Amino acid sequence: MPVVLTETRGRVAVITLNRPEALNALNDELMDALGEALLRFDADDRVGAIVLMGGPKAFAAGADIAVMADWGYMDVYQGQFITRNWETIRSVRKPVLAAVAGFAFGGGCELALACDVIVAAHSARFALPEIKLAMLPGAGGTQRLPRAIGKAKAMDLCLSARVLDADEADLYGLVSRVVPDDELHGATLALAERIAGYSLPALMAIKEAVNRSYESTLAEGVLFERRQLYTRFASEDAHEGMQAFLAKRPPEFKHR
Ligand code: CO8
Repeated sequence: MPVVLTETRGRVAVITLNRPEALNALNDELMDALGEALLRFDADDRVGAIVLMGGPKAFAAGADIAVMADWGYMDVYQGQFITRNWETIRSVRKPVLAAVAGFAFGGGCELALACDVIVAAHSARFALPEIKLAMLPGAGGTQRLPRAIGKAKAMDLCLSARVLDADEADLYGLVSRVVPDDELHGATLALAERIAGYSLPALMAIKEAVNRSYESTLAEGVLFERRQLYTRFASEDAHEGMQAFLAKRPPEFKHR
């Protein structure tokens, strides 16, 4: 079986991590397939949003410890093993939604954090337990988690390997919404479909602007946002959206 499954449903692309026997532990084969699928869907005009999901027991239990155990420094430095696709995830311009059930540990938690929206099932568990291996969260965890939930909570998780359940993750702002397990698939797809129905250039501009808030001062970020706002006035879709509102009819966006 392929380690990553892909399908499209209308304008939504679904990528499913598929190494259930190892709780979707992230190895190079899986990460390469994930990177390829993300780039393919990002370039596909028929796709407006991408959903990334795991299985019912695990979204992903982290980097594959079995393959990492014997690596030396030069193996990792030269080969960029496991980490080499993380910039790919960041480079995707369309909205990416993670649907998380079960374990999102280590690199699995970092993978969810790299997505734009996290929908969590009640069974979802989030942790950065690398400290137990005398490792560290090396796929953005030490950077994205504090930005998501603040330094105090992030330090606690990184230093103690504490596990957050879905409600705590929701309370701390780590996830976007929590739903019952049997509704995770449907709720995430419905959200993705809703998002994919909007104007794609507007979605991409919003994603870029929100992500910019992590990379810049407030003044720089607000300036960037203003430039994005001005470019909206060069967009047929924005005029259509406003005209449709005034005419009390649904908009027909050209660029979806
Ligand atoms: N790597 C390799 N195999 C794994 C991993 C993993 N991360 N997690 C689970 N497995 C395997 C187990 O070895 C087991 O295999 P087998 O049946 O052959 O013995 C199978 O999956 C099922 O796992 P368990 O029997 O342990 O299932 P439990 O329900 O008892 O426990 C846990 C589930 C709590 C999730 C447990 O499996 C666990 O603690 N896993 C390790 C979690 C972890 O430490 N993750 C961090 C890994 S390090 C990391 O992510 C560093 C990131 C650095 C950057 C790299 C970017 C990706």
